[in-house]
Formats: sequence, structure tokens, C-alpha cells
Amino acid sequence: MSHALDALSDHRDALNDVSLAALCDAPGRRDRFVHSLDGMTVDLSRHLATEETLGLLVALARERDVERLRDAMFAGEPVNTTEHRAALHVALRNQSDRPMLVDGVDVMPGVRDVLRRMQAFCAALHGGDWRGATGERITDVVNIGIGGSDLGPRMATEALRPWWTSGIRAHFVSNVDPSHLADTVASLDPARTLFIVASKTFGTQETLANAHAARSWIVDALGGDAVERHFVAVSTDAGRVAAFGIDTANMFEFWDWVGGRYSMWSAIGLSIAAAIGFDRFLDMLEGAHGMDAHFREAAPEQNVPMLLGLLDCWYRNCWGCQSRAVLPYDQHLSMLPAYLQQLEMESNGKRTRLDGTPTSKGTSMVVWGAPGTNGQHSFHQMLHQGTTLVPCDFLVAASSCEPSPDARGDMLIANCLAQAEALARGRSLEEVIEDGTPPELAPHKVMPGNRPSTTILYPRLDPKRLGALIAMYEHRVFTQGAVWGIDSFDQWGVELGKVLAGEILPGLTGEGPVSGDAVSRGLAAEVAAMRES
Ligand code: G6Q
Repeated sequence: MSHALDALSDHRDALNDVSLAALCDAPGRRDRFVHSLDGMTVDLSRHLATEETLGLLVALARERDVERLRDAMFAGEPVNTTEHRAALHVALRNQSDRPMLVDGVDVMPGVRDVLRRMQAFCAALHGGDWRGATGERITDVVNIGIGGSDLGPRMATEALRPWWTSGIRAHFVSNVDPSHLADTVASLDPARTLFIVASKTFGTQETLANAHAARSWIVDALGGDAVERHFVAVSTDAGRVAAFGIDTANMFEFWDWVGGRYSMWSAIGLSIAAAIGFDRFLDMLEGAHGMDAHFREAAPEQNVPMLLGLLDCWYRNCWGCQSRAVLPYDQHLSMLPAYLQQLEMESNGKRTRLDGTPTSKGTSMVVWGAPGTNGQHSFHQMLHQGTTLVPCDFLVAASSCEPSPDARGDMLIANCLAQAEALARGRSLEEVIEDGTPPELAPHKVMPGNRPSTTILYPRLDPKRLGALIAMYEHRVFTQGAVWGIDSFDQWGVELGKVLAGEILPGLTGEGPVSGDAVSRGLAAEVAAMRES
């Protein structure tokens, strides 16, 4: 029972005939709906929201205690209640002198110690002091990890490709499909390749299987003694790292209060630091820390991540939106939609509240998207004229990282602004007919408009900006979860599939009986038949 949500639902009914074009044109709209954050503009004008909506959303945040829950997260309280853990990723980028406590113990000395070890490792790698077993310099680093131990570093290294000036190329292997490792190492020289085995638990089946296969690749080429110079680990479990055969002197620690999908700021980001250099990795942490301070200190009315999260709840719970599109008009952010899929859908794709009762309202939207302008030539059709309302995030830099002598950078921005405008304004039947369109064709050219979007504009994508941007999304997701009263930091829904895969595997390898339900057993039998034919 939520009075604030009921009030929002009534208010939404009153907005049935609202015109987004008229809202956008109203005097003073920019003053209230455009936010400036350390040089980044977050424009909320193109939302199906009035001053009153914002007031009601802030009332929702107050009713759901979002500020207190935020403070509890920053205080290291066990906000991940089903796993009895803190979710203190903000400590990983804490650049202040403020202690960050978990169970009454300041975690900052440990955080700084690992950062110093990462710094020393990067210096050795980049300076040529850390060499392969045959004395060659390392030129390629391959991160082996999956989920949170893959998507964050992969997204960030791609985003920061223009800063790959350390002489190290970063690669990522996540899929247990043997093709992923094979394709990745096909062009690499074992003598110059270093593997980072990144796994919080060091028990993830896919990662360990790939790490064993990578070790065979090194051993076959360079001999067993080479493993020590070609493998390092990032994990919370020193015992398992040692059991795998990696010297724990070459292990970078993190902690159980760092959730996998919130871990790119920890040593899980070692591949980022290896590619862009440690100082720039620190810049990324600094950008995130700035956003943390904003989220922690700004009043809800001015708190950008909080407002974004509240607007998500508005669309999900009052407009029935099932999905949100993330449209970076920035090629280097091509991995952002995939990264946000995990951040948002694994965090808030839940149906049970903290108190164990089922939710009565929708939770996580489906997050999807692709870089602009590519998407314009495929799925934007549905955004403009489909029967489903899909709020969009547009992200665009004022200046591309790649200066060009022609107008391509301006074309990119023009298209980004045009898409958001077209979605909001649409095109009426009258306008279409006025253009001389034949009557039988006119209905097909009508665009309903009133389709909301956020535009996030930043000067240029750099490590600090990326850090701020990702931290903004993290806190947006936190706000959604707080409103919905769910645990944003667990992921029990992924467990059943892992158990069933473990039961089905022996039947495929021939080491045990064929198991699974009738459909799985039937398909497993077909696999066997296809392999024999
Ligand atoms: C993230 C999830 C999940 C996790 C992977 C890898 O929040 O927990 O994506 O990151 O399953 O786990 P390991 O790092 O333990 O290998």
C-alpha cells in the first residue's frame, strides 16, 4: 500500500492528454528540468512530467525512505539483506579521508593497499620489469572472467580506447564456448601474453574452465614454469587461487562487500588499469567519487541519479512501460547497453520484497539498446511508431575523441538531438497531409510523439567522465530498488540454471546418466546423434 504511488497513478490519469511538445516549449522548463553536474548536462525536459510530477516523485522517495537507505549503504550497513552483506563499492573510489566501515572496521587501509599493489604491477608491466617467461615484454592482457568480472572492465576499456597508451592491448574472454578463447588467442603470442583470471569466488565453472584451457595454451608453448609469469588472479579467495596454481603473491584481493556487477572499481578493474595506465584508472575512480558525493549530499529535488531512478519507477509503475532503451551516440560506449543490462536487470529483476512478501508492482524494466546512429537504421522505427512506450536514454559527447576534418561529429550530434525531438514531438495527420502526402499513405506517416527521453550530454568521454556516468547509473538503480523495497544486491535467480547445468553435464560428457526433464533429455539425445552422424 503506497499513498505516494496511488497519488502518482491518479496524477498520471490526469496527464492523459498531456502534450510533451507543449511541456517542452513552456517557459522555465529548462530551469527546472535541466541539471548540470561537473560539466555534464542531464536534460530531463523531454519527460512526461510536470512540476507536480516531480513533487510527487520526491514524495515517493520520502515515503520509501530512499535517503535513509542510501545513507545505510554508505555507512556499510548490510543492505544486501538476503546475503547479510554490505554493498560498499563506494569505498573503492573514496578519495576523501572519511573512513568507510564494515562491521565497525575501516576498509580504507585495505582498499588503498590493493590500489598500491595495482599501481606497482602496472608500473612493472608498462616499464618492462614484468616480462614473460622468455624475457619478452608483455603486450597483451587477457581478462578471463564472466558477468560482473567481465562486463565492467570490458565496457570501460572499450569506452576508454583512446587512452590505450600504455603499449598493452586488453582482451576479454568470458564465454565457455571454446571459440571465445580460441578466437582471442589466435592472433596472440604466448610469450607476450598475460592472463588475468578475474573471479570473486574463483569457483565459477566457465571462468575456471577457460583459465585451465589458457594455462594449457601457455604450458604447451612455453612449458610449465611459465605459468607464474603469465597468470595473475583477482579474487576474494586466496585458497582457491593457490589451488589453481597461481602464486598468491600475484593475486589482487577484493572483498565480499563488493558485488560482482559493482566491482569494476576494485582490482577487477586491473585490465582497465593495464590498458589505460594506473593514473587514469584513478581518474575514473575520482569521477565516480564525485558522483557519490552528489548522490549522498544533494536534496532529492536536485539529486540527478535519484530523479532518474524515480522517473524509471514512474514509467514502470504508472505508464506500464516494460523496457527502456539506452542509446549512446558515442561509439566507444557501444558496450554500455550490455553493461547496464546486468547492472539494472540483475539488480532489480526481482519479485520478492525485503520482507519476503511478493511485489504487487512491476520491477526492473528490460534494458536494451545500441549505439546511434546505427539503431536509427533498425529498431528506432518501433520507438517512433510502435505500440509500446519505450523511454530512452540518449548519451552524446560535445566533442568526439576522434577529431575529424569533416562534419561527421556534428552529424552524430544532430542525429541524436533529432531523434529525441522526433520522439517527443511526433508528426500529426494534419502535418503529414499539409506536406502533400496522398491520403491513403498519410496514416502510415503519422508519428504519435509524446515519447519520453533523457539526454545526457558531456564535453568528451574520458576516464573521469566515464566514472561519473557509471556511478550515476549505479545510484539510479539503487533508487529504483529502494522504491520497490527489494534487495538490489543479490541474484538468487541465476542459481537454478547453474544447478541444472551441473546435472545435465555428465550425460553430455559420457561420465554419468543423461539427466534433466523429458525435453532436456530429448535434446541431449539429439546432440549425441548429431555428433555421431
Ligand atoms: C554479479 C553476479 C555475477 C558474477 C559472475 C562471476 O553481480 O554476481 O555476474 O559476477 O557470476 O562471478 P565470479 O566473479 O565469482 O566468477
